[in-house]
Amino acid sequence: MSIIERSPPIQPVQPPRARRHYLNSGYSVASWLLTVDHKRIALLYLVSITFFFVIGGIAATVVRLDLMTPQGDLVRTETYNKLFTAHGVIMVFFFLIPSIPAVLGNFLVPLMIGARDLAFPRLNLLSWYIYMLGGAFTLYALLAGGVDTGWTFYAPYSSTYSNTYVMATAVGIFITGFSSILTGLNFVVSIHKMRAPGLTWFRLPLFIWSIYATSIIMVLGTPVLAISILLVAMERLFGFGIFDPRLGGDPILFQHLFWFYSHPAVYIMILPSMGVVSEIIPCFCRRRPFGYAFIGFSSVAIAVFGFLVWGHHLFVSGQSVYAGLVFSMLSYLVAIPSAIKVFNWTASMHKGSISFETPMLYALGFIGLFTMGGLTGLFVAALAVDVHVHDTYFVVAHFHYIMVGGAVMGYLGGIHFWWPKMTGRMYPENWARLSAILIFFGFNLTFFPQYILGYLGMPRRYHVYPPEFQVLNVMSSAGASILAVGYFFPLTYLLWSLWYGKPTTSNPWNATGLEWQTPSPPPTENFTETPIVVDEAYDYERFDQQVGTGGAR
Ligand code: HEM
Ligand SMILES: [Cu+2]
Repeated sequence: MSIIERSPPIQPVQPPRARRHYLNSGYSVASWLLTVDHKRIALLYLVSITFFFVIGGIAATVVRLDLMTPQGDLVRTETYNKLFTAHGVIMVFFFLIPSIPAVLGNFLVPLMIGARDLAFPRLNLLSWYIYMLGGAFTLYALLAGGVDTGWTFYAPYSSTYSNTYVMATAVGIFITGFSSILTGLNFVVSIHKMRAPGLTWFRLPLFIWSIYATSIIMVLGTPVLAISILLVAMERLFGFGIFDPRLGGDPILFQHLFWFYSHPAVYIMILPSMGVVSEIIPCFCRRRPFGYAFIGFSSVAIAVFGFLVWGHHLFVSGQSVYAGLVFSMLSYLVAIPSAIKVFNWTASMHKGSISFETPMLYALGFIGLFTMGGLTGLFVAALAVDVHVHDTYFVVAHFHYIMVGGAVMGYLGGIHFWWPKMTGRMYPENWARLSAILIFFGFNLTFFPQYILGYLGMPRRYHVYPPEFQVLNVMSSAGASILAVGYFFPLTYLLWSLWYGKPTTSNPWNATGLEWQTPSPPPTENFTETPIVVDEAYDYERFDQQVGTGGAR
C-alpha cells in the first residue's frame, strides 16, 4: 500500500515511548546495590531510614503505652530503660540525622546545581554501606539485649557500670558517623566545584545553602562524637581513667565532649528542614522569598553559633556559674538567625497568593511547631529557669517540638514536594492532606501536655509517677496513637502511588529551579545538556508571566 504524502504525516497518537530514566535503567538487585547514581542511592537511604523510623516508632509506642498508668504496668523497669534508649538512639542517629541530607540531599543537590552526579559517586555509595553496617551493629545490640544508658551515654555509667550492650551500640554509632562525615564532604566539594555555568552563590536555591551549612557541621562536629565514643570504649574495655572519678577521670569531661557534637547535631537535624521550607513557601505563594540573602546567611550563622552553646546542657552539672552564664547568653545568639528565618518566611507569604497543597500544609505546620519549640528553647536556655525544668518532660516536649514538629514536618513536606520528581507519579492529594492534618493535631496532643507535665515536675526517663500526673499522660498517649495513624498513611499511599499514582509532568508545581527542568523521573545523567543559569532564584513573578503568555521555559 502506498500513500503519497505532500506534508509530513501527522504523528499518530502513540502509546508514550518508554523513556529511559534512572528507575528503569536496570531492575536487578545488583543494579541497585552497586549503583553509583546519586538518585538511586537516595532511594536506598529512603528505604533504610524508613525501616529505622518504624523501629524507633514502635519503641516510642511501647514507652507511651507503659506511661498510661502511674505504676507502669506494661514492661519491667529495665525494659523501659532499654526502650527509651533504643528509641532515642535510633531516631537521632539512624533516622533524623540522615533523613533530609541523605535522602533529599542526595537526590537533589546534583539536580539543583545542574550537575550530573555528586563529586564522588563511589564514596557516596560507600557512605550508604557504612551507614548500614553501623545500623547492623546497633540492631544487633538491641536484639541481643539492649542498652539502658539513654542515647546520651553519660559516663561513668556507660563506661563503667552499665552491664548492657553499650559497646556494640557505640561501635554502631561510631561507624555511622563516618557515613555522615563522608556525605558532608561530598556535598561541600560538589557545591563548590560542580555548579552549572551562571549558578553563582547568590543564585543557589536556599535548600543548597542549608545543606552546605549542615555539611560543615557534619564534617567538623562528627569527629568529636567519634572521639568521645572511642574514649568511652577505652575506659570500658581497658579501664583507662578518663571519665570515672574513681579512676582519676572527670565525668563532666564526657558531657562537654558529647554536647560539643550533639548540640550542633540538632542543627544537622533542623537546618535541612528549614531549607525545604524555604523551597516550598516561594512556590506555593508564587513569590521570591523575602530576604533571600538573609535566609541563606542565617543558615551559616546557625551552623557557626551552634558550636558555641553546648554548655547549656551542663547548667546543673556543677560547671562554674560563670561558664553557665556565658553559655546561657551565647544560647540566645542562635535565636537571632532562627527568628530572622521565621520572620522572612512569614513576610514572604504576606500578599502572596497562597495555595494549600500538602507540601504547603507541612511548611505551615513546620513554622508553627518550630516557633513553639524555639520559644521554649529560650526558657531552657535561661540558666535559672532550666534549673527548674532540667530533665523534666518540659525538655522532652521542647526537643520533640524542634525535632519532630520541626525536622520531621519539613522532611515529610519535602518528600511530598519532590515525590513527583523522584517517581514520576503524583501522590493522592486528599489522603495526603488528611494525614498532614492528623499529624499536626496528633503531634500537639502528644507533646503539648508534656510541657505542663514537666513544668509541674514530672521527671523524664522515669517509669513510675505520682497518680496526679496520669490525666496528662493519658492525653499524651492518646495523641501518640493519632500521630502513629497519621504517620502510617503516607507509608501506604506513597507506596500505592508508585503503581497507581497519576503520571506527572516534569514540573507539576510550576516551580523554578533546575531540578524541575528535567523530566520526572530524571534520566540517569540528570540533564541531556548542561543547563546554563541566567535567572535569579525563585523569580516566580516573571515565571508566571511567561507561563501565562505561553512561554514556559
Ligand atoms: C511518634 C512520635 C514519638 C513519640 C510518641 C515519642 C515519645 C517519646 C518518649 C515517651 C520519650 C521518653 C522521654 C523520656 O523518658 O526521656 C522519648 C524520648 C526521646 N525521643 Fe521521642 N517520640 C516520638 C518521636 C521521636 C522522633 C521522631 C525523634 C527524633 C527524630 C525522637 C527523639 C527522641 C529522643 C532523642 C528522646 C530521648 C531519649 C532519651 O531520653 O534517652 N522522638 N520520645
Ligand atoms: Cu543544645
